[in-house]
Amino acid sequence: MSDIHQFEGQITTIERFILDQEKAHPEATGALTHILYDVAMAAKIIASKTTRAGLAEILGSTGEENVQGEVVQKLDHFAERTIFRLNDHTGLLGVMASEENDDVVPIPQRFKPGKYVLVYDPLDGSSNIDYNVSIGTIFGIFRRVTTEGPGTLEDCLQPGNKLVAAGYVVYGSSTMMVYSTGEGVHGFTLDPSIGEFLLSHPNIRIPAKAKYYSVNQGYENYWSEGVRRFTDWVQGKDAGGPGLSLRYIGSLVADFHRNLMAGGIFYYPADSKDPNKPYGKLRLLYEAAPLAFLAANAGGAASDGRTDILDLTPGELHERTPLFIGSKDLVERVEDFIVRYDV
Ligand code: P6P
Repeated sequence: MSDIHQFEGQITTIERFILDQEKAHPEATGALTHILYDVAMAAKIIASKTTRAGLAEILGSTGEENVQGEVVQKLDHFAERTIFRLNDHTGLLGVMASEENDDVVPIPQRFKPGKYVLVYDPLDGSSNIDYNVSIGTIFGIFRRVTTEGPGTLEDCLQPGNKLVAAGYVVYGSSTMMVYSTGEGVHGFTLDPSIGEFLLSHPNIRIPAKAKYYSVNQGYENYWSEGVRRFTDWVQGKDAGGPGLSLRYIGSLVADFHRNLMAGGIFYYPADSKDPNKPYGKLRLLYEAAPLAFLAANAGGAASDGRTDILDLTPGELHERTPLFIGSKDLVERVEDFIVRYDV
């Protein structure tokens, strides 16, 4: 009689996986483990709303505008409050920074500040909510640089190469949380019937052979010469180019996730069309840097066109950056085009 369990895979919850990773570090206090637990919990709560956004009262906007000048969707606000309320009282964070808040998000004085910093975009791509397109949460975790009292802006304005952990949640056909603490990139799929993220994609590596390129070609006329020539090359117009397929959702987390899993490059270059986007649309601290940390840990790369994203120190919380991220050979190739053709 064969063992009926012999063909069943192991069941590993994200909590068990995080704890097992902590055990490999005897010096660990468990603080980072608990922050990751809290982010996973926030993801479960946000996911419970995103699956019903089309039905519930949560659909639509609050009518307010955020620091980006973007109309705040109710789900944005819900996501922002959920992440804050799970993390403000734990004594693990000294300060937070969010895409939805002009300044740093202080830890309320009644709670003891901790030694870590959480930066996050609570719900990226939220303009897609009303069209049932995948959206996402992006987060990064730093150690504080200040040693006492409340955390400060200085604690937030750190380069991606100082991240101790980063990840994203993609709310799509299923909800996945993908994170890294610098020891591989691991994906967990939410089983809503039990409310658990289960290990589904251990040790994600960007495939050596790329399949896609992802860019909004509607802005092509406003790109630099180097970016335009790279795009011609990558789509095969130029001899020797790979002739990749174009896939573009217009939701950073979903576009990044596809290139991480299938191989390819996502890019949002600077464009001359919008005076607000001389350095591109995406933000360095809580979008580009956390995704660059993941790309690097999955064998990929991320650049602003000339410099590794991980080496860029933000001058202010909502600083924007051009972003080229995904398969390392493609990122290096676009840098070559930019160096060669852009002054
Ligand atoms: P565009 C969504 O609003 C977002 O911030 C990212 O998620 C996405 O990658 C980008 O903007 C899409 O911008 O200009 O192509 O619509």
